[in-house]
Amino acid sequence: NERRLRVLVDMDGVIADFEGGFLKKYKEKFPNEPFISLEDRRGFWVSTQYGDMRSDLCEKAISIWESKNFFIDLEPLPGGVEAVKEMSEMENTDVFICTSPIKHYSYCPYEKYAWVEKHLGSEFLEQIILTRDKTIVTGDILIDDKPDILGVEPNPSWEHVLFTACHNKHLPPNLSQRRLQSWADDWRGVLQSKRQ
Ligand code: BVP
Repeated sequence: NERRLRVLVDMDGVIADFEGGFLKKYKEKFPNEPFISLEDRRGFWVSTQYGDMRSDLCEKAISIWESKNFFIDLEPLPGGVEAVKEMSEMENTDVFICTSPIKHYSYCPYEKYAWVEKHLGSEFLEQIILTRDKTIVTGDILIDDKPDILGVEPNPSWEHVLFTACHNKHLPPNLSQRRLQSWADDWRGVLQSKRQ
């Protein structure tokens, strides 16, 4: 079997704990402002939900992930680093980390590379794809916690497997979208199902 499987793995919310890292630093910087617990998170955009609570909290939220050391300090999500390493060692399998940097580029792109080197190892620096449009990247599977992944390509090659996160776990069941509840879920079976 010559066919190799190409797996695209998102970073924030899938292998790096963006939501937990955000809430911790937001509370430290704004101890007297209201916050949204992870249980109460709804919708992909943190800034939108904070802005809906009180309009000035949108920019306060944004200031957190625009700060130096936000992205490098994110903790790995349980099992994510181990899963990415294991799938990269599977036969006929290519794994890429496919992540969208924020447009405030002072720290985020650099720190994403540093995070991958720190947690996955320098060999994974070869596997990083930084793009604001994942639809133009070809692959068999994209494991991502964002429910709607849109861009210029109307028919992306990958199947989007939705990775469960605090902000998407209450969404109504979508029969056309498979989910991984966590890295303890059957990701090996998902990969196997895409092999010829
Ligand atoms: O770099 C991350 C954080 C940022 O968007 C990117 C999402 O990348 P993917 O997970 O899709 O690869 N981000 C930005 C905002 C608000 C900006 Br204004 C947000 O609320 N949540 C969020 O993740």
